[in-house]
Amino acid sequence: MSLEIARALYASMPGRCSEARKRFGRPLTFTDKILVAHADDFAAQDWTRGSAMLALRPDRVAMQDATAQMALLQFMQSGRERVAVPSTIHCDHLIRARAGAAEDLAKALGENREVYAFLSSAARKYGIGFWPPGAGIIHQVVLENYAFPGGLMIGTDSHTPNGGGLGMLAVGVGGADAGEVMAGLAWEVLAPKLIGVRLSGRLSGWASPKDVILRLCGLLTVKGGTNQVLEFFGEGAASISCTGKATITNMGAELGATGSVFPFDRRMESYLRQTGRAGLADLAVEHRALLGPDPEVLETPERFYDQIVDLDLSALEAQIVGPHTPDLARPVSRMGADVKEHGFPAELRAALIGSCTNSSYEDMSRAAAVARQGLAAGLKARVPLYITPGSTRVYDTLERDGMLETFRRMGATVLANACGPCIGQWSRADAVPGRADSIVSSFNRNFPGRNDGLAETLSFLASPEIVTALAFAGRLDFDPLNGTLETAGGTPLRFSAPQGDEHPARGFVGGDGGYVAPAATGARIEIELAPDSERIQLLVPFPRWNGKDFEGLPVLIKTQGKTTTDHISPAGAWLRYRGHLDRISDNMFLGATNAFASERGQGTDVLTGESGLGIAEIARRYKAQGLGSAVIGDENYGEGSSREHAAMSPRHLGVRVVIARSFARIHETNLKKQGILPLVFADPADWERIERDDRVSVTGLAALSPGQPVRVAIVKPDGRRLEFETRHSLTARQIEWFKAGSALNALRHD
Ligand code: MIC
Ligand code: SF4
Repeated sequence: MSLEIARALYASMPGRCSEARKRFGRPLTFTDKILVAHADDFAAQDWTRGSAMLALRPDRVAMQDATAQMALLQFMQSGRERVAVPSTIHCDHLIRARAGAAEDLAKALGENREVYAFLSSAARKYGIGFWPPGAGIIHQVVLENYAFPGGLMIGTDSHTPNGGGLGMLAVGVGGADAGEVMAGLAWEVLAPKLIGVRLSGRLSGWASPKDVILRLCGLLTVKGGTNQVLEFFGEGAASISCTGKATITNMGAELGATGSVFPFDRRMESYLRQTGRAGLADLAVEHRALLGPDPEVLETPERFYDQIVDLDLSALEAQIVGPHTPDLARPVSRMGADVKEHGFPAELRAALIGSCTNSSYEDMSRAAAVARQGLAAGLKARVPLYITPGSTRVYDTLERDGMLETFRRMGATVLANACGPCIGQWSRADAVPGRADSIVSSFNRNFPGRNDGLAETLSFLASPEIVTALAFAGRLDFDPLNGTLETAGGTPLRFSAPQGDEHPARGFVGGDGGYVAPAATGARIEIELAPDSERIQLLVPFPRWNGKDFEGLPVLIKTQGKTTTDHISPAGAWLRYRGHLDRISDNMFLGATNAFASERGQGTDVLTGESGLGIAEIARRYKAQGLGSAVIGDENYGEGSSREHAAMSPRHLGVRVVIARSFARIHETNLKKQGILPLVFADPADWERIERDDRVSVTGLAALSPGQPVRVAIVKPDGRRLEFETRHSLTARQIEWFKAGSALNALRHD
């Protein structure tokens, strides 16, 4: 489906790359090549890494159902009749994970009828490809059908970088970005710095692609990739399959990276052929010099990447990370000691395999290889085990090859090809609020409350094969590499390292899951949207800035510690209202720790002194009084998901400014797009000085300009006034968004 796009791109790339070599006076990395080849205006563009704002023309847009609703509602405000770039919608987030694939899917079709009708009618009208519920998880479907080496794509989901496994620079964005690109505008992103990740050696034994990225999470931390692209190279890269590479690039999102990308190689070529894209494979082979760094870059990479990270795959051990954050990494053999030291409950309550990061044929075949060993020794899973294949193609092929049956014999429930428990569409039967239970999954996120809705649950992440072995043991402290399990036959079982299949020996089977191609014209198609829908609400433009400084704003919440978008706008049951801004706003900050309250998600109405109220309720009260409010945030505020609800709800409920110690990239952009001012404490210690009953003023707004600090004043209840400096990263154009009330308003006033 991307052949023609790739052909045109590869034809124009050589000329553009030589222009760039001349202008930069150096050879090009692979990321440089992709960026310059997609420049909106190469000559006029400033290319300074880390400071320039790039205007780019992506080849594609992908949206998943939970974020597509807002993206489309915003696109609709542009008044365009057709999308300007090839785009797709994937229905994967709204399917519950309860009884198993068939039943859950049937239920989802009923439960989400309104949302699917809206999305599919909008897709037909505007010329967007539509992947219905059950067809697969967005990133797996994109990898199988749309990703291509050298391409640039944006997706309304933070794990869009999964496409980097096939050499595509694929970037997660908020719905407003997607709406604008579909409306024909260039896409803006801060020119990323480049981390070169040099892979040496080769994976062997239990070590898998998952362990490469888990180890990198441990090394670089959840903010180590902010505004950077991870570009992989080195002999080790070629030892990793295409879907394995996608696992690695997918979880670059956990580092906060803008994107992650591997150069084109034989493993990508064979994946393209296996997935029915021989023409694209031939084309990429023919143009392979364009689809990786220049040879001089590989000779002295230190000169061309801003940072180099070395990883010896031969020495890599299988990892397990968690709880609560993906950067708490340790080798699996150390887990037992950590369980003792930290008092983590050793008994596991559930094991889960799948999610967009680990649901490929190879992943499942390695897990099945472990499953077969356990079954042969007469064992079954000791804990509930859930399997979510990534796509119809993977599901049908696993079924044909007997692997799903292997998992079922082990005791597993096979769920629909969807996000399922990864996004909290799961209800863990034995969960008890207040009790900290351990669970393990092959997913990519383990933020509190994410999977089973309980913030207490300790969620750990590992490769699918390690998760399978732990499911047999039923214990977190079992070491699959060195430990043994008792069997009925009396001979203890020691697992041997699993061998998987990169591709199915008999090829893939399975269709496209009911994909609906865009209609030739949408002129006569009506969008299905009931005026009284409780699921979808048309957007009303946010008010323009009134030209005045912010004076005396109450502090709505001061978040302490990790504040992910899951804390700001939880998913799970709330996914239901992703198309209805007013309703979903009731979830605002439900998961966040307020420095001024003992309970998560609660605070004090400083006007009445009433405590123990939900943050959304307090915000609604302030709004009703015509008052705005300020949010104070901690480090890496807004980490995680691309969901712009984490910016739109605060905006809708009157938040004017977020002052944080630092921001995660996608969320900071989302705030700007929705007209909230994101400010960063110049001195992070000033965070400490803000107290519950303080009032916040932000002055000099009329003179707001790029690169200039902004003064913030705090007035204490006793009248004392403190002032401090903050910084912002708004460009001149983004300041216009702020003044217009949102990026979309600015677009309409252009
Ligand atoms: C996630 O993994 O957190 C999600 C759910 O896929 C989100 C998108 C969303 O919130 O809808 C993401 O990663 O961007
Ligand atoms: Fe879906 Fe989970 Fe992947 Fe997000 S991380 S796209 S919720 S499978």
